[in-house]
Amino acid sequence: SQSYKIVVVGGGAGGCSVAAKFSSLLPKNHVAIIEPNDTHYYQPMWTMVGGGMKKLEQSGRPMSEVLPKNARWIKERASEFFPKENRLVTASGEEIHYDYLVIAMGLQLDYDKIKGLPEAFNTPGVCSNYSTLYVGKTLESLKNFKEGNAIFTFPNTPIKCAGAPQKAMYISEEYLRKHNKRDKANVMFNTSLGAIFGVKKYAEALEKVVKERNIAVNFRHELVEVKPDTKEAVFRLLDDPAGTTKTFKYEMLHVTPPMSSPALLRANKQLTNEAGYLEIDKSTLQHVRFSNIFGIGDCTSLPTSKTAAAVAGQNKIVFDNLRLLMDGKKLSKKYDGYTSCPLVTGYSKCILAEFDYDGKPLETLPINQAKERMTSFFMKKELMPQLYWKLMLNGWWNGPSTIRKILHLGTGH
Ligand code: FAD
Ligand code: UQ1
Repeated sequence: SQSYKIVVVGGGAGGCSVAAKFSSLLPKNHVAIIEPNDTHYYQPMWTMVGGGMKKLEQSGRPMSEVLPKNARWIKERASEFFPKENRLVTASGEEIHYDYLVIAMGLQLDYDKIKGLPEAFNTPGVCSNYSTLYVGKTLESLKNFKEGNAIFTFPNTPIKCAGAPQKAMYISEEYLRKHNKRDKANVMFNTSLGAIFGVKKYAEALEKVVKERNIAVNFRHELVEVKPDTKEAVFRLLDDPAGTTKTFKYEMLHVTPPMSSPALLRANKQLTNEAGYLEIDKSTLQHVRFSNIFGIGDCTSLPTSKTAAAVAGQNKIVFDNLRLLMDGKKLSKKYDGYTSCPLVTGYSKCILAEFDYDGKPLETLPINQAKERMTSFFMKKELMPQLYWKLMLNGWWNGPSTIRKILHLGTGH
C-alpha cells in the first residue's frame, strides 16, 4: 500500500492542471496522479480534426510529458473508492491512501446506448468528432458525400462542450458549399433539446446562422438507432407519447453520443448525486459529505456547461480552497460558474460564448462576442491549443477573468 498527501484521479484537463499546481507547492512525490492512458488529448481540437483543419496527431501528447514531473504517476485505472477510510483501490488491487483527494475523471461516452452503434461506424457516412476512433470519418464522409441528408445529432443527456455538435455541422455545411455539393445536401440538426443553445444572447445569434444557411432544426429528436444497411437513423420524438419514432434516411450522420459520469464513480452512492455526478458544492468545489475530497471538471455536479474553459475557471478555486483547508482555515474562494464555448461556424468564423451559472454573458473582450468573427476563430484554432499545453496543463492558466477585468476597466460592466 502507498500513501500520499494528495491523490488526483484522472490526468485530463482538470487533474493535470490541479496536480501541476500542488506539485510545485509540495515536496517531490507528495502528489500522486492516477491515470491509465498513454496519451493526453486536447479534445477541443477534434472539432477542427473533423473538418480537416488539424490532424488527429496534433491533438495528443504523451501523458509522460504533460503530467507534472514532481508528482508520482500511477499508470492505472482507479477501481473503487472508500471515502470514509481515505483510501482507494486501483485495477491491479493496489491500495492508495490519501490525506486529500481530487476527483477529475471526466465523462464516459455511451455510444452503445444507441442501437446499431458502435458497429455502424464501420459503414459509410457514420462519424463522430467525440472519439479518436471515429473523428477521422467526419472528413471522409464529407469527401464521399454525394446527395441526401447530412444529419447532426445531440443526445438526451448532458454532454461536454454542448456547442460541439453544432460546430461539426457548420463546418460540414461550409465544406459542402465549397465543394459544390451544398445544393444536393439537406443539412439538419436533430437535437434532444428544445432550444439551440442555453444562453439567450448566443441562441439568438445561432438562430440567425441556421436560418441564413438553410439548416433545418428538429427539436426534441433523440437518436435511438442507426440502420446502416438501409442508411436510416431512427429518432424518438421526446414530446410525443412514449415510443413514437421518426426515421430519416442519411447520407452522412454525425453522432454525438449520450454521456454519463464514469460507471465506477456512479457505483459509489456516497460520492455522487442522484444523476451519478460527483456531488460538490457549486461555489467551493468541496465534496458535500467528505471535506477532504474536491472535484473538478466534467464528472462533477456543477450546474454549468462542461468545458475545458470551465475547468480553467475551477482549478485555482480547488487549489486555493484546498490550501485553506490544509491550514485549518475557512474556505473562501468561490467559483461563479464561468464557462466558454467557441462556437465555430465554419472554416474562418466563430461566436465566442462565455457565461456564468446564471447564463449571464461574461465576455473577455470589450466587443460583442456573439458576432461571428475571424479573430475569435483565430483564437480558437491557434491560441487556445498553446494556452492549453503551455499554460493550463502547467497550472498557470486560471481562465480569462483577470484579463476581462482589465479590459473592462471603466466601462461599468
Ligand atoms: P477529461 O479531460 O476528459 O479527463 C478525464 C481523465 O480521467 C481522462 O484522462 C481519463 O483517462 C481519466 N479517467 C477516467 N476514468 C478513470 C479511472 N477510473 N481512473 C483513473 N483515471 C480515469 N472545451 C472547451 O473549453 N472548448 C472547446 O472548444 C471544447 N470543444 C470540445 C470538442 C469536443 C469534440 C470534445 C470531445 C470536447 C470539447 N471540450 C471543449 C470539452 C473539454 O475537452 C472537456 O470539458 C475537458 O477535457 C474536461 O476536463 P476533465 O479533466 O473534466 O476531463
Ligand atoms: C479557455 O480558457 C479554454 O481553456 C484553455 C478553452 O479551452 C480550449 C477555451 O475554449 C476558451 C474559449 C477559454 C477561454 C479563454 C479566453 C481567452 C476567452
